[in-house]
Amino acid sequence: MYCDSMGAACSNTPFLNQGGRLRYTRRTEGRSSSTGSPLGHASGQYECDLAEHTTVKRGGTPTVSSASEYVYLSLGSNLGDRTGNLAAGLRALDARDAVRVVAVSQCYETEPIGVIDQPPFLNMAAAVETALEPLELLDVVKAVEVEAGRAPGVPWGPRILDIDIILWGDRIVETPPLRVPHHEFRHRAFVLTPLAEIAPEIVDPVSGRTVGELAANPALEGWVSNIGALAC
Ligand code: PH2
Ligand code: MG
Ligand code: MG
Repeated sequence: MYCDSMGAACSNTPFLNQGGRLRYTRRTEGRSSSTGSPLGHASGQYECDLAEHTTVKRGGTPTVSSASEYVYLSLGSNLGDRTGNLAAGLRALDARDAVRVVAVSQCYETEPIGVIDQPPFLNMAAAVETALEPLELLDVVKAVEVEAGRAPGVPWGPRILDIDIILWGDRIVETPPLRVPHHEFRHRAFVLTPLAEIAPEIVDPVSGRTVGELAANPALEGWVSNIGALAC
């Protein structure tokens, strides 16, 4: 089992970073596919040390004050070292002075939606606090995608790292190039399943439904397979 091989760093609960700073340790031991892990492909990839997240304090960073203003992000990768790409994205976001990652979901392997002839994705959700305005945060996530190695590609096609802004408190943003809530998230299992772990009660200001309700829709598109709270 995957969790057995992860030892103390493995958890079935989403990580809540309460005032902590994201830290990563680099695994030296690879996981082989014979363990049954869908991630048994690489050695030396970054792993979250979940225990450290809750104990390492970070002070003085300006952030928004209210949980209702948390920004919820969807992260995905289906090229290269997928877990490493997600980890690098979270680390780069949290490293920005005006952004703090406060929660991350477990990781899911997911069926490609849109362009189906491409490798399966790893997806996860994160909540961040930020002092930035929406278009400023969009600039940051685009820069983080490029830092992780993302190159221009076809819409809905393979990518090293994709970070989408899904919900931002009860704000509605219709400012090209940004739409919040994300215009397609209500039908996507790869967004809603991880998001429902960390924010089931958050209300989509457009439909008036909670994330938990949206995630429970049996007609959601695409399979999702939980692979645990790991290299996130
Ligand atoms: N992202 C897309 C298109 N299709 N499918 C899955 N499973 N996961 C994604 O993150 C994803 C997708 C466009 O950004
Ligand atoms: Mg996307
Ligand atoms: Mg995107």
